[in-house]
Amino acid sequence: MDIGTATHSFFNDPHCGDQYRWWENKDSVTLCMVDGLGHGIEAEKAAKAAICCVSRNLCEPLPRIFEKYDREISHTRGVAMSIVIVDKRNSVLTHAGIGNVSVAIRGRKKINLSSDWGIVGGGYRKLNTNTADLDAGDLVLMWTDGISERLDVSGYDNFPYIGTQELADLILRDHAKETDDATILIYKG
Ligand SMILES: [Mn+2]
Repeated sequence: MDIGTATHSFFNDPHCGDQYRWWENKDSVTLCMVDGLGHGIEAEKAAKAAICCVSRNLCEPLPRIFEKYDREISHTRGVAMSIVIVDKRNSVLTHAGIGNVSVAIRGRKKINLSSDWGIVGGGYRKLNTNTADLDAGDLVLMWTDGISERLDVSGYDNFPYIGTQELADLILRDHAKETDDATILIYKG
């Protein structure tokens, strides 16, 4: 599997409120990006609790997973979270998100997938699920708000050809804000 990640914590704090993980089986890949509110140790605790919740509920449909988390991590300060499930057989991606973790597909097409308003662990009103086709070689990018929502990777002329890790490192170097934890994950389909 081809995934690149880059992360930088606010003030080089050893604790980072941005956490991510992925899981793969023969049919699908699940990608998860979480931003614990604020930064530092409490944000990290909230984000790690969310990742832990996801890993225990991978078989559940996305809306159910978010409902469970919302209850299970209500003792924490809460998180923004996006989950992407790539169906490898049908080349389709499903996404759901609460709060400002951005998700985009870049390749032959350019799609930004929108998240719903709220805080996981602090309540939200509705959760939409998005689906999109994924062509071979398409990139799926997920990033926290320590990098601008309007991140434009077309500035990297050769972005379809350089490695996902190299691209993640370049984006973090060029676009990370100094005022928050910043993380990007890039999956190549
Ligand atoms: Mn943040």
